[in-house]
Amino acid sequence: MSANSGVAAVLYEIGEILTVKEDTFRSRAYLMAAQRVTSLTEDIRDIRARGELDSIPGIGKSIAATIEEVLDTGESKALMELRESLPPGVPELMALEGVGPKLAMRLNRELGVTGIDSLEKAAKEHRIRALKGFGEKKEQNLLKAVEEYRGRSGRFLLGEVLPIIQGILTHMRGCDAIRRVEVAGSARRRKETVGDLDVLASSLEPEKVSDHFIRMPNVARVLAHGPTKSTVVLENRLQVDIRVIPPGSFGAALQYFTGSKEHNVKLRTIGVKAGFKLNEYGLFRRGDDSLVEAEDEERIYEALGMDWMPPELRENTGEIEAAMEHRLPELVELDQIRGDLHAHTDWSEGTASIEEMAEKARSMGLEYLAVCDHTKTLGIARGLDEERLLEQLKEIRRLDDEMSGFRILAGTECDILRDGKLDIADDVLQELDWVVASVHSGFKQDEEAMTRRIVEAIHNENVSTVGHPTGRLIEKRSPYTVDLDRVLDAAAEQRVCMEINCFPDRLDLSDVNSRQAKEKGVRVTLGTDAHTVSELEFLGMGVSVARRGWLGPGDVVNTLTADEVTRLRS
Ligand code: DGT
Ligand code: CA
Ligand code: CA
Ligand code: ZN
Repeated sequence: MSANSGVAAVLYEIGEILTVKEDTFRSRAYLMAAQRVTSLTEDIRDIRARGELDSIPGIGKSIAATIEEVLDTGESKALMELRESLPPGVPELMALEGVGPKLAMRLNRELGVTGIDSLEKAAKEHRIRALKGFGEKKEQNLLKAVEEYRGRSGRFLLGEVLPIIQGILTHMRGCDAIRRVEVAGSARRRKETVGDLDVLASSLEPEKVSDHFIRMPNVARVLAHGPTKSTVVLENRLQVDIRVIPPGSFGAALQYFTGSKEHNVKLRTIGVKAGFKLNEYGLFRRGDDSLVEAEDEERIYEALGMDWMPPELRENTGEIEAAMEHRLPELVELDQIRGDLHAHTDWSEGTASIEEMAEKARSMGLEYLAVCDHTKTLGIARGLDEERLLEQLKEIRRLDDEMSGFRILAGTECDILRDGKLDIADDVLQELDWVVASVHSGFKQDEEAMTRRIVEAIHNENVSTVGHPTGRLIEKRSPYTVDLDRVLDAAAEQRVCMEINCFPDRLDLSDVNSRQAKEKGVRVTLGTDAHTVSELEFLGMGVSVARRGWLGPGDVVNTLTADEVTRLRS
């Protein structure tokens, strides 16, 4: 892993605090430097090793010195002093959603707010709405931010940890004492959020492996360091455990530490009934404690009388019964996915052109990409009106003709208005290959109104799929209240699909909802909702959601060819 994000975080915080101190010039320099460091493609330690820190544009001598200090000591004295120089409680307030340094300082100066508890009290006593420029609404938003802050679970998005896992695996493979290394736990099960990472390594020289592990870049603190078990906390506060196991029992440890806990408990109960003992060291016969299997995970399941199952299924929601009866579902796989059915371009709020997005999709081995830009109701996203949409359609047809062996589908992500009507005229929608219809406003409608709204949209014969159907943002915003059963019934009847939006903080439908959709006979569509070229890589996360929802290739529209997809609409 590179050290860049940790360095950038320090520079950013310094910049933020300098803003409060009205040291505009230095503040800007630090904020710019933070941005520079974030967008570096090379590890900043390599640049430093060449002595080239101050040749990075925007990084002068003094910021370079701060960076060196952070790289050497893990902290910055200047930042600690700056933090201490703020009035008490102000840094804490800045951790709230929507509260920047300026607002935090005002709350402190004008109301004597000294932290989150005291902010809550002020809001409940309606003292905040009395401030100049404030009102009831802002006061309530602050209360909501407090609630959300308290509800934060400290869990990490799968999308945040996947690149970290890659870094850990690469680092660990650089240790010559290592035989196998794998990340188990919820990350191996591809759960949407992850509490901590559970690394398993096999080796005959565990000390070497543990020493190598705690020397990983981006380690902020070492909590425990032993030959077979160590724990570190990374700079982003993610905790990582490692267990070093003799090669002969790697499979048993992998099974045990992959979990879930509920899956393991059930498995052990079944094992006991069959005369076995199962733990992280292996599967043993109860009578004489003789070893049945420890090396190979698949053979452990087989010895227990069941088929091996993909980690995504291991939540004790029927997979053990299915495995015993040899009726596990065939799960969809990433390489069966032929296209992405929801991406944005610079025609609305995306950053890349249609060609750039298409080229990237093609380079990922995909056969098609549906360009689905926002429509006119989303003013902030520079949404397209009918005229622009038709212009874009022409441009897509032209570009598509130029590309051989790849299809650009002309689509839209249009808005479902409060009454369930779409914000683009039907005769224009009819011209398109693919129509995603999404709710982007009026999230607070009551359940009946929201359900009718989406059901009404499903009855529009031009709609292919409903985008991010529940509107949730993981750890940030709850789903809107909607009767998903009724929505799915309507979708099944109208043969409209439901999207699994692959964006890391959406994953919407969720795994559980995807499984409901399948049970109702509704097919899902995977859409990355990419706004940049690299976000097209989110597709794999959507596949993980589908797999956790027990979906097979036949349940996922993206396994169809482009011709088959466009024919769905005729
Ligand atoms: P997380 O970290 O909260 O996202 O979830 P996990 O599933 O990674 O849980 P974690 O890190 O506490 O433990 C890793 C695995 O170790 C877990 O999935 C199953 C196994 N495990 C942990 N505690 C127990 C337990 O009390 N009994 C059994 N059978 N297995 C356990
Ligand atoms: Ca874990
Ligand atoms: Ca753990
Ligand atoms: Zn959307």
